[in-house]
Amino acid sequence: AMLTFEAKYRVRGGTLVGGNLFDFWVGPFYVGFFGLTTFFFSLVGTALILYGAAIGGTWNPWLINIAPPDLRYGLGLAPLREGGLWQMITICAIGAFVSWALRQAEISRKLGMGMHIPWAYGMAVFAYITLVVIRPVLMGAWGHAFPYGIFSHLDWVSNVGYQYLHFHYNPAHMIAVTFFFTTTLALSLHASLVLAAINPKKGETVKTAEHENTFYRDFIGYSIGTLGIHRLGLFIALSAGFWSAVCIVISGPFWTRGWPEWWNWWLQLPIWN
Ligand code: UQ2
Repeated sequence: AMLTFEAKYRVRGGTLVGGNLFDFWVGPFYVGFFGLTTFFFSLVGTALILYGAAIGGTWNPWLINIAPPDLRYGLGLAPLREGGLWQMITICAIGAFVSWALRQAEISRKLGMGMHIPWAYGMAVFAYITLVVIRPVLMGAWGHAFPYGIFSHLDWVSNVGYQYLHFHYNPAHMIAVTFFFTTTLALSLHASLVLAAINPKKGETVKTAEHENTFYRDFIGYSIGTLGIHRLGLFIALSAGFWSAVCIVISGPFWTRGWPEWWNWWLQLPIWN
């Protein structure tokens, strides 16, 4: 069923590909060219994952594992059972993720909105592509990508971390982690402030932005504002994803030794002499 206001916003146009051809809805869902490509890639990718699980020797959801090709295959294609499945699944995943972002862009255009949503989602897609394409290509083998499996991808993260002795010394990792924690801090400040304003004592009226501003001015002498907190939140959340991608892409292509050793430039500064 359509909500009363929806009919008004279900307007033609804004498509990037296909003109009016795919410009329709199925139930509550906008379809569009990229709705179809998302559906196609998701279906094929999921089928390939199920096939990989079926020939993988276990249906234990924790242990199912679809691994990338061995390093000796370099950047070439591998046989299905030796990483080829992983390669096809990766193509489907990227196809589905990029289609999804472009469908967001079409809907944003249709509604006359900015492109903030596709760019925000795109940052997560960029971080994934950094892991499974950019870094493996820079290092010369698909085998440097991570395996698809719950425990297996955790093992990969642990192993790759130990290859650099102590990943927490990676400066870009430090920046990423700091942004992740700051994002949770900002969102909890924001959510608690909004809920506090709209949940007054029984009999009192709901409070507004004036009260929200006043709380923070009284409390720390500064309020970033109702628009500002959302700009800040988007910036720090995107930064978390961005620096995550940076921290892994520099590990190997740029720095091959332990991350603790990277800090020697600091210990060797001439000011210590
Ligand atoms: C604010 C404001 C909001 C908010 C929040 C603040 C009225 C409803 C949370 C306060 C936020 C500040 C001072 C920035 C904190 C900075 C970091 C890096 C966590 O002023 O305007 O709108 O939700």
